[in-house]
Amino acid sequence: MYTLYYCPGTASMVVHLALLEIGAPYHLELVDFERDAQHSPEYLKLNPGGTVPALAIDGQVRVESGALLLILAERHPEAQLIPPAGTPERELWQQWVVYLSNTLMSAYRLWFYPRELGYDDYPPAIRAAIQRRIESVWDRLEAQLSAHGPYLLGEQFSGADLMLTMLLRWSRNMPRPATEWPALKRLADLVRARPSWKKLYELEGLTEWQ
Ligand SMILES: N[C@@H](CCC(=O)N[C@@H](CS)C(=O)NCC(=O)O)C(=O)O
Repeated sequence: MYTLYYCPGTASMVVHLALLEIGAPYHLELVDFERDAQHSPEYLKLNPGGTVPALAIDGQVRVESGALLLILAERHPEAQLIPPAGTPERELWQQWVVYLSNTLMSAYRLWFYPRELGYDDYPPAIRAAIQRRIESVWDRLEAQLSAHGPYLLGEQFSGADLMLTMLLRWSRNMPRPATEWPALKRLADLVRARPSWKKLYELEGLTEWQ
């Protein structure tokens, strides 16, 4: 049995989407950011990092969205969220999930949490530099997907596309949303048409960027 500690629209989305794609039973626990519940003593015992997602798997708590996607995909191979081990497609999957986690998620962390660097809001030059860093990822992925898309693994949808689409969504209020890159928009449209995406919107009460 799985318990997902989540907050709507945040990094827990990819894990929630994976659970919906898999169709395994799970329980949702809201970590209410409005009440700063991610920093409550009870939650910090589960995830000392004070972030979502966290996933309890038969009572053992694991964290880090990319790792949780991998764990779920490996535990449920029938859902085909990850290619079989030992194949070139599997290597490509690992490459992109680590890239997204390492490059894009860390840049987003800077974008959305200026206080971690001691600012209430960034001076324009710093904000512009972080924006450039995020957009350089869109440029790189656009080149990949326009040549070898529509998905990160080519013709084959996988869990890596769930992660990417969550991250594309986060750009919706940025000066240049990721959907201005045509191949990124195409991938987003494909993933947004999936039943798991629609179900997640219903369950998490999301409205924007349907
Ligand atoms: N590297 C972590 C990042 C998780 C993360 O930054 N989550 C954000 C939401 S998108 C969070 O919990 N923010 C609350 C906070 O930092 O107070 C992961 O991929 O799971």
